[in-house]
Amino acid sequence: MKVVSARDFQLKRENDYGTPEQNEVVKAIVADIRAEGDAALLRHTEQLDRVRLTADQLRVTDEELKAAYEQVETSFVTAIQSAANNIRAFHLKQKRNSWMDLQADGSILGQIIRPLKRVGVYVPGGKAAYPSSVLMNVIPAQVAGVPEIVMVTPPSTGGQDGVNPYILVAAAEAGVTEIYRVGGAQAIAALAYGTETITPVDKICGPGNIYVALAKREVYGTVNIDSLAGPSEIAVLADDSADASYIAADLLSQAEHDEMASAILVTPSRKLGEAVAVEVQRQLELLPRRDIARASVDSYGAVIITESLSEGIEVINRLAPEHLEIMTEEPMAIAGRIENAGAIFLGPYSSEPVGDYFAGPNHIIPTNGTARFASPVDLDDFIKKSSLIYYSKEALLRDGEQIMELARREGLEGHARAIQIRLDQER
Ligand code: HSO
Ligand code: ZN
Repeated sequence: MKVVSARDFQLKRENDYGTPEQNEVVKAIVADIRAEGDAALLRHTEQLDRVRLTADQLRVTDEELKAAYEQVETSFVTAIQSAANNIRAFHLKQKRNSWMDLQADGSILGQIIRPLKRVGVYVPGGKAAYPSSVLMNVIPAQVAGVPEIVMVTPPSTGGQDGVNPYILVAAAEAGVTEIYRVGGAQAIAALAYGTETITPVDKICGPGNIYVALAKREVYGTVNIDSLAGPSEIAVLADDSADASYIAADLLSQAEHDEMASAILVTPSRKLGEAVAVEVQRQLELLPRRDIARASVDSYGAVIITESLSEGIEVINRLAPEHLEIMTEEPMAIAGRIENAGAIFLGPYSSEPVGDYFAGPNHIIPTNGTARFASPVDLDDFIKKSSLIYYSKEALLRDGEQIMELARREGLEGHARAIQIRLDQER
């Protein structure tokens, strides 16, 4: 891991919008599904996932869901249930109520909050098939009151035997029973436009590979989508009071996600920085996913030595990391000075995996510097609002002239007359 001064640190930020060929492929798949429905969905599944299905095999059956429980450890089921309880409790605090404000003139203004009706959650296969992410997408939707939550996942995430049983158990524990074994751009198109088997949704969430991300961009507007999340990021801000081996372990916990994950230590202590760099190399060699973690650490990892803790805070605010761990003598005092970070973990015992799996806050968090303006997934991602306007006669008589003034200055006489006709009659 390279050790550099704050001045010499060059941030690598890459936005992946795909190659022109990838964009073309995705456009073609989406158009096919839109035009031909199930037939195209099955054809692309056979071609891309090498699994041959009929339309009535697309949906995962209740028997398969039950059978999944036989394939996983009971300790896993217990842990998923505990995590689900914590995630539910945390998101319940975000509940918003509809409101109405009765004005002195008898008018009523307000906002009606409603859940989205139907949400689709994409669960990738491969190295990012995470049961924990099923909970993080589904539970907020459920707490928000979304009545229909569907899941799609590639047909053989568990090898020959079909869908990964850990994914299925997590889905069942979160309360999802409508699951389709389709993945890739074809699954996103099916959720957006619907097929004979799959009813279209209002919003699509969940991470995926480049084809999934491009397909989500392609269908955006027909449906809503969540953010296009990038590889995981961790930044640690620490002083001499921190334990180098804890920091190294936490950096590696995210480096192991992806070759493009980033793990960065920011510290005014050169002694700590060098100790962490050594410790990262030592622990790295002992990790099962060392090849992924090494690639991440070599290309995107760094120890940044600052002049002071204050300069460290500035560096963090510029990075706007997805996750920030503060391991200093007084972490709380520093938290208030952090302007840009998706999730802030305080003190030596709040290791990032505590948040990734268990504490309750969502682990789908803005990456790539977007914590400057974006927030972790929460209930607001699964609701919509309608404005409510009830004007009393008294209020209209009072405000009518001003409304017409604005309408006429915009050259919209029809607007003005809609008001005028009432004033003429009621005055
Ligand atoms: N750290 C990831 C979430 C995750 N970690 C899932 C383990 N499983 C989000 O950046
Ligand atoms: Zn993680």
